[in-house]
Amino acid sequence: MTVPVVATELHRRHDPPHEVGFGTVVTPVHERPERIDVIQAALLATGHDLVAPTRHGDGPLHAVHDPEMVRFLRRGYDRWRAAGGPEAMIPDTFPLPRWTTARRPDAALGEPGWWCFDTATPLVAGSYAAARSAVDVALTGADLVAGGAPAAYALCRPPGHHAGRDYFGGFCLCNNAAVAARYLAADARIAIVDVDFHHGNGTQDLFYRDPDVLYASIHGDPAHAFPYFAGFADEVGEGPGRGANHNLPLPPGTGAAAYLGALDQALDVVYRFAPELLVVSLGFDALAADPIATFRLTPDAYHDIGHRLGQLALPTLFVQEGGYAVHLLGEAARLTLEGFALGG
Ligand code: OKP
Ligand code: ZN
Repeated sequence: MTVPVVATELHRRHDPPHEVGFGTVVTPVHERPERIDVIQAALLATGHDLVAPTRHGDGPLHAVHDPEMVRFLRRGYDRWRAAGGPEAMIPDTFPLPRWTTARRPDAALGEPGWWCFDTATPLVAGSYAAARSAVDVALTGADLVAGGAPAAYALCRPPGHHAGRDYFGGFCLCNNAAVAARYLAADARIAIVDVDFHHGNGTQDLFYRDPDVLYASIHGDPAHAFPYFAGFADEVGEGPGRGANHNLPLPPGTGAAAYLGALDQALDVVYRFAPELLVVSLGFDALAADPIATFRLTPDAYHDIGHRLGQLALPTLFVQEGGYAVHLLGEAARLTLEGFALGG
């Protein structure tokens, strides 16, 4: 099976000089352009086809994200610089939800903490161009699967699953998979399976009350892992969405057998939901070699993951999320599609 791989060079414009992790300057950043380069090279070398994204306008983006946040992503950096902010825009002060009179600041140096929830997601001059292109990459992939392709691979960067309606963070600016899922949900019942090591708190949040989009995630237990504040098994959806959110947190050190067992459970829930299309938030940070995660998969586990996803026999949009062991990302991506092609 040849899979269209949607990608653009515009992702390179998001290339921050450093991030702050656990209060310490980290350079180079984990979420860097080479990640996409190696995946793209491996997939094209395997015979998959490169497809350029098409522009989709702001409609599908604003259906998911607060236009005011999008405006901040577009304009906030220039205001920050004009006010004397340094090259990497990282929040200085965060308004905790317990701060009852917190209001959105006018101050350019204060505004980042209103929208961004961590210190690991610096913005630079080209960040918005990259984030906007990643959304178009995901939407172009969505068009391909809606149009009859058995699968498409959206090579999004920066990733997206930590971004919610009016917040961003965790290396994510716009929630590419959620924008694609919302767009596809106009015509089809959608399931999102998130196999990134981290819980996709933004995606969960965006569909938490929605009965028509299932979210199922296998991830590092937030009792030990980022994003810490969400991703627990008792988060099952709310109101009409109750039962359409499924979290499978796993402990540090989880290997392939336990991982694939949890994936089988998640895919059983997906199967019973009877979706018409599948969106996969595909992260490769469950690899043992990943520098920021604690599972112990080897690349061949992605063949098994792909195979299980393929057994659902649904049109499937793969959306790139994380994965930071750069030297293994190409192999993991290739094996995922190879397993998927075995089908159901
Ligand atoms: C994004 B995705 C390390 C802390 C990292 C942010 C992790 C974002 C992961 N100093 N915190 O889900 O792969
Ligand atoms: Zn991740």
